Amino acid sequence: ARKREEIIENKARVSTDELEQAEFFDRKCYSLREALTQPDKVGIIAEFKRRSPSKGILNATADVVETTQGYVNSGASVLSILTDIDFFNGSNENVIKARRANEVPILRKDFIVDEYQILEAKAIGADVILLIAACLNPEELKRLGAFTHSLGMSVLLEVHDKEELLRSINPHIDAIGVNNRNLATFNVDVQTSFELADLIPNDFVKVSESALSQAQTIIDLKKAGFGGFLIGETFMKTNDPAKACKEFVE
Ligand code: IGP
Repeated sequence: ARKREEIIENKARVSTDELEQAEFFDRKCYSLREALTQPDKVGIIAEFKRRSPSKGILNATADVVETTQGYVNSGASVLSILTDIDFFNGSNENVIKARRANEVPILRKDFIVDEYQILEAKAIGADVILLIAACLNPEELKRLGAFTHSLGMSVLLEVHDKEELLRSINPHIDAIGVNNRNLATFNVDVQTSFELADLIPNDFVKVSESALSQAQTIIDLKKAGFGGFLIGETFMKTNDPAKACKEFVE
């Protein structure tokens, strides 16, 4: 896992005043909860991810506007867009482009450790931020969650085991994602979601993250109480991610 100091140092920052004057800062955000509780939708959170530390390059050429619009037309409820540059070849620019082209919630997918990054997320047009329990202590999770809510944005808390889940729950969370991938070892096991399902209080939308490649797994996870399914690689590794999403949803 990445060191917090590195994360902070890597950012070339503009002032918070500049962020607050940015094109998208004053807009009303789309709600993650609302998007994931629409009865007519599966609950797919479709991710735009060019590379990953575990798999290397997944897709160097897919166009962000075409892909994200394609995801939404294929029935995705939410978009997840990597902004981390070094590990995922992501960019803020991709969120800005996707924002202009879509009317669904966008999750800014990155390693969030401070308020600045949350202001930045809002300024580039994101609606949702990810807070990772493996990177943040309970005080930080509460503080950053409250700040996110004060901006009208939603919080997806990511956990990987029971201990992280139990210590991290607080009122400033909208959805809880179980990452099936262990961020320290990159091992994936969908059982992680089934094991934690009943430990997540029902007042949060339950999301299963990573290594989802079979429609049947989504059906089984839905039965276990999950309402959101975060999928990247399965779509991005094909030469037509939106088509892969469509085939998956059908
Ligand atoms: C998507 P996958 O296996 O479908 O590509 O996984 C998503 O869950 C994964 O990108 C992810 C992630 C993260 C990336 C989950 N949590 C935290 C970076 C940081």
